[in-house]
Amino acid sequence: MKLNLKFLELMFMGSAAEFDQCLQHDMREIAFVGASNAGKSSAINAISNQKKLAKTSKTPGKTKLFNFFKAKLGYIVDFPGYGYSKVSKSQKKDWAKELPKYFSSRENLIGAVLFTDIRNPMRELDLTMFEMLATYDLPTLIVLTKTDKVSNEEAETVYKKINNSFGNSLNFSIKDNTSIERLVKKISGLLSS
Ligand SMILES: Nc1nc2c(ncn2[C@@H]2O[C@H](COP(=O)(O)OP(=O)(O)OP(=O)(O)O)[C@@H](O)[C@H]2O)c(=O)[nH]1
Ligand SMILES: [Mg+2]
Repeated sequence: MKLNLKFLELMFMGSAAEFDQCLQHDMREIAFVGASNAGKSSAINAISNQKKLAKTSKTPGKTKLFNFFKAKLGYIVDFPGYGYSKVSKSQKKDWAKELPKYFSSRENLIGAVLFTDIRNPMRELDLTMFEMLATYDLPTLIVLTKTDKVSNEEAETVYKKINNSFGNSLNFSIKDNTSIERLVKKISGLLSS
């Protein structure tokens, strides 16, 4: 079967360990947030059809910096995942400071995509993040990841529940081209809106 998928042409533009070092640009920007291991970096690779653009890992806590990816229409920032116990205390403290700073001061940030594993979605730290984004008036799309790990019925049930409670949600799997295309469209729409 010939697939005619459209991907986002993403380019890695650099990293920053803290807010003050973040890349300055004047395009729109979307933050990819979520727990460690939720699948943020994998999603970046999937929507750009590149295997190693963003580093992914079975070991949670792989993304330790803000990583900037440029698309034609704007930027995606891959955030460090939260909830990984082995991250050092000082690093946790730094992030607790850097994240609100980012959300409050980053002028070209127009919204966020919150990635959460469909097998255990919207856990405590996800709720904290969701509320923090709302505090800063940042519209948030919830992406339920790894739908290939559950049955279609379960994916549909969880999706309905999450969408009813939080609004604006999508099911997603790096193994499901339809879902990749849907996310590409959504992000293109957000960056050009
Ligand atoms: N089966 C399946 N596995 C996935 C999917 N998305 C991600 N994974 C796996 O989940 C693990 C974590 O993925 P990452 O993309 O590194 O997660 P992350 O959210 O970037 O994690 P941090 O960088 O620690 O914040 C990897 O082993 C991926 O291969 C998916 O849709 N389906
Ligand atoms: Mg990552």
